[in-house]
Amino acid sequence: MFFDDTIAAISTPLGEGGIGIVRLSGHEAIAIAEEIFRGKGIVSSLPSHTIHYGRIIDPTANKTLDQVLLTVMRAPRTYTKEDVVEINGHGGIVALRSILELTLRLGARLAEPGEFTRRAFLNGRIDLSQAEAVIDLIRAQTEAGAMVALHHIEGDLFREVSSVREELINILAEVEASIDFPEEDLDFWEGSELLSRIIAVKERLAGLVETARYGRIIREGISTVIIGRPNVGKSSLLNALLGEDRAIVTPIPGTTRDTIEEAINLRGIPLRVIDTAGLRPGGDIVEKEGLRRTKRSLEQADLVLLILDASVQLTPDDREIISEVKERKGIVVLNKTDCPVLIEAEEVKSLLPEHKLINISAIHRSGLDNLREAIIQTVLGGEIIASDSLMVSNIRHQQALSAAIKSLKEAVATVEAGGSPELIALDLREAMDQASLISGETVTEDILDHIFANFCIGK
Ligand SMILES: Nc1nc2c(ncn2[C@@H]2O[C@H](COP(=O)(O)OP(=O)(O)O)[C@@H](O)[C@H]2O)c(=O)[nH]1
Ligand SMILES: [Mg+2]
Repeated sequence: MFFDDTIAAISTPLGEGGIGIVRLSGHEAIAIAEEIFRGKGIVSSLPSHTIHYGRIIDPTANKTLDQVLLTVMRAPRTYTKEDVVEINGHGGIVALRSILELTLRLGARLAEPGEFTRRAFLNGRIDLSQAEAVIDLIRAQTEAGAMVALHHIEGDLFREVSSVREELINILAEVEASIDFPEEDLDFWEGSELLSRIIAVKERLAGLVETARYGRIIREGISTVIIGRPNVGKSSLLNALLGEDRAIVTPIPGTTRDTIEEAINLRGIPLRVIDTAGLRPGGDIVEKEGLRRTKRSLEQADLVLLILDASVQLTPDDREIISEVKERKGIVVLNKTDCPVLIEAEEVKSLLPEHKLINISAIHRSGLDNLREAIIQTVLGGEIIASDSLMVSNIRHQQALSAAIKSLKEAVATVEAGGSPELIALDLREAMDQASLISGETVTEDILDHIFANFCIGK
């Protein structure tokens, strides 16, 4: 084992729960558990991967803290590859904290966020792409997102990247052999399969990168902003999409004064919908701040839903907003089509020729399926996402793959220009280094800190 200390944390959410778990990992885990657990048998002689009923006792005060089930898991077949003890207590915050404090008093150290998973990585049980997927699975908002993360946890990306690296190592060995025997240098590439093998590797990586656009949408969701002048039905649309009354709807313009964000599951893709205060100049200080937030959401969104009130003609404010969204990926939603329609739809079309026009009635909840379809079409070009296949969903992986492809392209160009094997070897080695970033063999401490800072304590 690489670590000389034992870490401990409450691994379940803080709050009331059916059970709560204190987890220990490290070479003192079993000794600490032995001092505080009273059940049948002593902890150090319990077989690995077994569960035992008993009490947690504060040995100094000789006081019972909780009735628990204790799980003993000995290295190396554990989450961290270290000795792990899990204490399942009643899920109350006081009892769990007192058990945790007791373990700290007996020599454990409070785990940092993600430290159990970090140890699993550093002790070589999983690679970095698997470790990163753990937090993605915990955070997944949809089944599709969970599925993509699970593929990574199971090592699909790790295996693909390892096999690419292996092929690069083989190619590199042959290229380097030619450096050592310069007399064969002249017609080295002549009749050799190496060039087509480099191209094949490049294409495999390109196939992976291509999945990233969808992968990231599944992981991060589509940030969608609803805009329009006051009273056109923005909040009503949010409520209709949610199927509940989340935002306050009134006939009074300016009812929504802040931005509201809600997650909606759109066929497996998380849609993060932001309802905004209406875009309208002037107003009091709260409205001005609302307007500022609306503009910021608009700038950051992947998709804009522009709502127009179909029961009236276009107003100057509508036209102003139309000009603001012209360059943005978006959909025009004509609301209130349950009323007589007075809006000049043809004119809207000519002002926003790139945008789809969808008729709805937020109040009667009609036209929503068309709208959902249009959202999928606009964001994904209508392509179906097969979340059961391997997909790159992490920007760090995406960047490393792109950099590896770039190096391989350079290698190919050097070969075609008749460059020296030394130069080609440099590019191949750079591609390998980039691929190694994904599995974490070559990452720095800083990158690890950054990745694991996003984890919860106890994971
Ligand atoms: N007839 C009709 N009225 C609607 C519809 N959607 C919203 N409204 C009404 O328009 C008013 C403003 O709605 P609201 O959602 O608060 O608009 P917002 O200011 O854009 O958020 C409310 O009185 C709603 O009941 C609709 O589809 N049809
Ligand atoms: Mg509103």
